[in-house]
Amino acid sequence: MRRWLAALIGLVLGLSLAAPVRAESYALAPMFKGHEFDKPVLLLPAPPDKVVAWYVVEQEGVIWRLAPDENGPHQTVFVDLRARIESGPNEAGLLGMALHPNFLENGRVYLSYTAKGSPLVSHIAMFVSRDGGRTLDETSETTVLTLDQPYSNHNGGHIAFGPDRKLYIGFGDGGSGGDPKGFGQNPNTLLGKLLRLDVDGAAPYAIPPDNPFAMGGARPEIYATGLRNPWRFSFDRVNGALWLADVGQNEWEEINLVTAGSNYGWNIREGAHCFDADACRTEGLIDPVAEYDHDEGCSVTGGFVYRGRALPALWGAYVYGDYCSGTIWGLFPKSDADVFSTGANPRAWSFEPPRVLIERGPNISSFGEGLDSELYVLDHQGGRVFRIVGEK
Ligand SMILES: [Ca+2]
Repeated sequence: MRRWLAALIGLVLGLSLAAPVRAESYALAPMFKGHEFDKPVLLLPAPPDKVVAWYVVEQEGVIWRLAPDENGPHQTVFVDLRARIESGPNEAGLLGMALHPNFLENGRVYLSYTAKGSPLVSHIAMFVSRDGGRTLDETSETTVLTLDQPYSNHNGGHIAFGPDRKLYIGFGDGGSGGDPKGFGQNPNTLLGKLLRLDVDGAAPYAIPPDNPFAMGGARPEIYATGLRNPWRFSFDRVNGALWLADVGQNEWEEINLVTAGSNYGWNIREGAHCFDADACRTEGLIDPVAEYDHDEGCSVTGGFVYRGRALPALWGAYVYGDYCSGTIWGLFPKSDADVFSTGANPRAWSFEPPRVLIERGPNISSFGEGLDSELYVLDHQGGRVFRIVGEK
């Protein structure tokens, strides 16, 4: 894209094109000025094309498209699925969206939502955009997978394509409190798990032959087990590492580096601590790489490893936050070698104690990652979108 056009788009989108800042303190700069959303839960950039565009997902089931024109970001309805989405319970609704890696050619969009009715049923579904991503054909829905939810909370619901072009899906333990039916450790349910599907290999999906349980031992869709309520996971754009935040019960919020076939402990452990003291063990269970207790927040929201250019001091840090306190942390690796290595064992990596980047922010429902790898924050209650910027 020509530089003047990029600058114009930056101006109308309210982006800062300032020189990189080696900041030690950070702030939130409003994005899409004048545009507020109703309980936004996800921000996704459209793939690189003729125009810069973003999608903002609202929990009740509307997805907006924002694209620049001469008057600023132009907001239009991408799709309105409120009629088929149940968003009554706090943790239900339209919870995830992912664009197929070949979206510009095939227009495929994957959505994750709880369907209208009770008890809740989670749906992973494919839709098609037939106009280059301006709108989504709501009649094009094809179900990929459904999962009955025994309780109304802990629906997880995040979906994302990995660098391996497989679709990853995070499901919570089914809800209630304490995982009363032990779903997190039950290999025969998709509740409390991270899944990995090949949506190109067959309809509606194929099991990737290199899935850890493709040959048995658990449901073959499962990639990782022992999760309570994974709320956002992401892939590092440099080394492909898979970072996942798992919401805790009453005490510990956790950040995990996920590897194939691993068990992240719930409901035997909460964070790096015993949850069920009688059954507690550590053998075969992976503790989080970072945790915080409920003096510092109430519910973790996973973010991204920062790989942008505007904030060089933040490069390589995993950025995450808390829904209640609005605190945003950065988890910095001890060794640069770790963050560059591809295919190495992330479990061997070590990190400095988490640093507070922003003491008190909004009710963070999600982080967003731009095409340029800059990071954004969604304010669930206030309906705003912010960009993380440097303060000096
Ligand atoms: Ca855990």
